[in-house]
Amino acid sequence: MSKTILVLGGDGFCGWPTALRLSAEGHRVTIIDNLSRRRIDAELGAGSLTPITDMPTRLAAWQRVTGRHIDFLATDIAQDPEGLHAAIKAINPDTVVHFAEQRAAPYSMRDAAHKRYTVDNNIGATHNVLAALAAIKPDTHLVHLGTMGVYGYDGDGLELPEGYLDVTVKGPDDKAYARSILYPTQPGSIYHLTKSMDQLLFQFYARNDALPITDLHQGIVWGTQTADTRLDHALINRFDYDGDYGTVLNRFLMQAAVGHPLTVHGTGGQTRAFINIQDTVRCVSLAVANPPQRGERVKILNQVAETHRIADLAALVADVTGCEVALVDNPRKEAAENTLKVSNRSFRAMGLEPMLLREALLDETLEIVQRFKARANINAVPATALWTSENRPGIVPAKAAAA
Ligand code: NAD
Ligand code: USQ
Repeated sequence: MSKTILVLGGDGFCGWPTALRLSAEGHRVTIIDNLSRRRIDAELGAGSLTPITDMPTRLAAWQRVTGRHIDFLATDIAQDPEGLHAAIKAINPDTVVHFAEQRAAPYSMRDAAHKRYTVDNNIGATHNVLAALAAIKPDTHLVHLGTMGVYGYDGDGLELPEGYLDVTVKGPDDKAYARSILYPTQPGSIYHLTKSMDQLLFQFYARNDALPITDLHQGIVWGTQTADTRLDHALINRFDYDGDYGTVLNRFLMQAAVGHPLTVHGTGGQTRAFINIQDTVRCVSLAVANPPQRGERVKILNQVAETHRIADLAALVADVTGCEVALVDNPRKEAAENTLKVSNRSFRAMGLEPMLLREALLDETLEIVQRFKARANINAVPATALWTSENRPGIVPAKAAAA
């Protein structure tokens, strides 16, 4: 069934190929984006490695190649709630897909100003969307891109469920009471904290206004292109490699291409969940097609394909490319080692057979980074955002000062 879909953050790495897929599937798509990522590219001196075109050029290319039209509104959904309200009223969407948040953990940890921006932007954006939908069209299905990182990385060997934890508590009458609670969050950065806070906003609006909401707890996305972004050079997707926005596997592949030793933080014993961008797009399409009923609790789905240790990923990339691996001081505050088991039963039940990482799949991204490596700013490769004052040179750690 063809739907009217609003894609918030549709100029970004995940949002752009998703908007194209939804349009290719026959939905009527409007993108809203304030183009803040392009401004942050300028701030960091590290744009996309791939030469992404501006929004009018992208959309004209899509129309030329496919005959399909996508509308675009340049609105800041955190700062301009009236603009968002008017857009939702005019477009009357069946579905809103919400990618529009500041999504880099290192960027969110740079300093107080970047922490404030991330909280203000992400919480403001999410709450403005919810408040507008509740006021105008509460039967709209909201699909939000959340993160695996809200669960934390305790590594105690238990499989992470999809959003909720079934617990039994002993009442004052000594009877056992069963409850299903939101999985306790353990965010590791201010960015991940905003995704934890988003969950409470969703829980409230699902209960109070019966908004149908799907929250996708996505792992680290890697890769670049999808079948749709490959159709024309002007449709190419963005590729981040810098120390703030570059995600680990894409960074390693780019580092290998430019002859930079792979920057493994600490021992590389961190285990994380991964998904290829082509499956991100498939998952969002499946989520759009399978909304919860009004009045149901928030539907939380883990959007992951597999888990890997960072050191193993570095070894794989080094094996394929012959590059060096460097163990660098970890700028983050995170467990040096953890295990991770994640359920992705819901998407599998909907028919997803995720692509698993293997050498052949790296080839596509290696080809992209080889083709565009001359565009890289090598100075932007090291991760410089430090998580705590203890990591900062010249600052005496609290423990040492007290000794
Ligand atoms: P991105 O930075 O490439 O895209 C985000 C887009 O949202 C940008 O185009 C930006 O301009 C826009 N935006 C931000 N704030 C806005 C605002 N106030 N108003 C309007 N537009 C705004 O990020 P991405 O990698 O495409 O991630 C999209 C979503 O998916 C994020 O919410 C992120 O948390 C989530 N996610 C991403 C990954 C990943 O590995 N990339 C993994 C898990 C979850
Ligand atoms: N890492 C390295 N070397 C690097 C970069 C990262 O060892 O050069 C390590 C990090 O220390 C961390 C792991 O790799 O242990 C993952 O880092 P990342 O930057 O790839 O991922 P992260 O900061 O967690 O954030 C990314 C996206 C974010 C999304 C999240 C999904 O930027 O939007 O929410 O992945 S998840 O990690 O599952 O929470």
